[in-house]
Amino acid sequence: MISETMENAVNEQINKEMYSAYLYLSMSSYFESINLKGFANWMYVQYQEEVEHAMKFYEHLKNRGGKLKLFAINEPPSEWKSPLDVFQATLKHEQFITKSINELVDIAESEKDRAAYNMLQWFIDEQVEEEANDEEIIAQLEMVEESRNGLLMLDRELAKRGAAAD
Ligand code: OFO
Repeated sequence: MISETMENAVNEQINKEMYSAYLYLSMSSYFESINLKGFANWMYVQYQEEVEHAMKFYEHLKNRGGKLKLFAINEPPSEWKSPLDVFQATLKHEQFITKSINELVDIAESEKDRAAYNMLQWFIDEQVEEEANDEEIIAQLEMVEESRNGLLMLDRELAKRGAAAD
């Protein structure tokens, strides 16, 4: 049985994951609007992954006898200055999510909740990967700077990201 503290924290995390999904769907649509279809694809896959993250937390809650509480999802921004601006915002958001996952780990440790601790290990690894992906794309965008050709090459690269093969 999950504790009330952990149940509340997991419910709040589900809201954060759903906000992440909203944010990345909005970013995907922004890229569509500036005709960068590969970037739009990358962000759409990211949106799908965030819904899966929320569902992983929900499964955990369900399996441990917890109750789901869905909170209102904040409205994400819909405009950015450039692709670089989008990925800088993405990295900042993922750093916030990493902090939030670490706080869940702190609760699991203080409550000796080994089941939650185990489940959270997957998210710790996932956050390392997500921040690294964002940092890599930021570095590439900084290299490309104002070059339309470079941007289109990167767009072709990001078009290859598939739902199963992140
Ligand atoms: Fe982007 O990893 Fe979940 O939120």
